[in-house]
Amino acid sequence: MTELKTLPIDCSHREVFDALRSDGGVIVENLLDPSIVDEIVNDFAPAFAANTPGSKSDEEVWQTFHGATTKRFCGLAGKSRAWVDHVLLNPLLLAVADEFLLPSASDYWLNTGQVMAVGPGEPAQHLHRDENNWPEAMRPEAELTISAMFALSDFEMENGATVVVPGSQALDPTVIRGTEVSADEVAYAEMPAGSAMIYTGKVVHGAGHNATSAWRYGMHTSFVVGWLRPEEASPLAIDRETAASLPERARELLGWGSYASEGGGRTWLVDFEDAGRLFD
Ligand SMILES: O=C(O)CCC(=O)C(=O)O
Repeated sequence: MTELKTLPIDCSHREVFDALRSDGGVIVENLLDPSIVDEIVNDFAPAFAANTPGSKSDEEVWQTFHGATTKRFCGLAGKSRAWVDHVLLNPLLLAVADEFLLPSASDYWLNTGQVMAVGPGEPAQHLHRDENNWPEAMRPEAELTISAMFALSDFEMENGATVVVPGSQALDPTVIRGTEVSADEVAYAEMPAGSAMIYTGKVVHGAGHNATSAWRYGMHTSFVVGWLRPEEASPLAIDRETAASLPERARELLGWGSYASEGGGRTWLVDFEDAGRLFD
């Protein structure tokens, strides 16, 4: 077994960036204040109660991937203003995303905000790379997506802490789902509630086995370059009234803004103009 680097909350985005380059993933301890964690958990409580464990998909491949005793739900911006203010607009996360994704794009947007609560007894998830959502676009030299797994409860090896293979971000793009690794190659993102493991779209990872009788409460938030389609169709999940109440940058990240390729055209327009104009 190996370990991920852990950085303190007052680390610079450069330190996070350097750790991502060398290991593919890094823990930032106590990125969210305990009062914010409580607020988010309270905001999500109705959705957590309403969602039953297991996949919403009919396809076996997704049922296996999502896990039979894991609860997942999206649309986090419509469920928690605290998620918008402290996670979607987290200054460290956005500074890292700027540094990481802007060499590949003129902007990025939310890929997905997703609760990933691993239930008691859930076996380990298949190891995978998030970039594999977009196999057509994968290139060794370009970053497409960056993610953060926030711990809303303590993450431990025993309760399903995310398994990461440090260094695997450098593997060839053809290495995809189901990657087999030896036990000494893997690290567990063990961290106290409020911390986040930031990781690249290229690093091999997956949810660990939850051998306890309690939920491992994770909250994933990821960004993808603006010229690719995100995993989650945020503007179709969040109503316009809620969007109107959010800061402009949050709206843009959620898809209520357009994309301009450097030296190219503009996309995701509303009547030829920037989607942000809907809120003028
Ligand atoms: O829950 C986790 O720790 C990771 C899950 C994950 O990587 C995924 O479902 O894509």
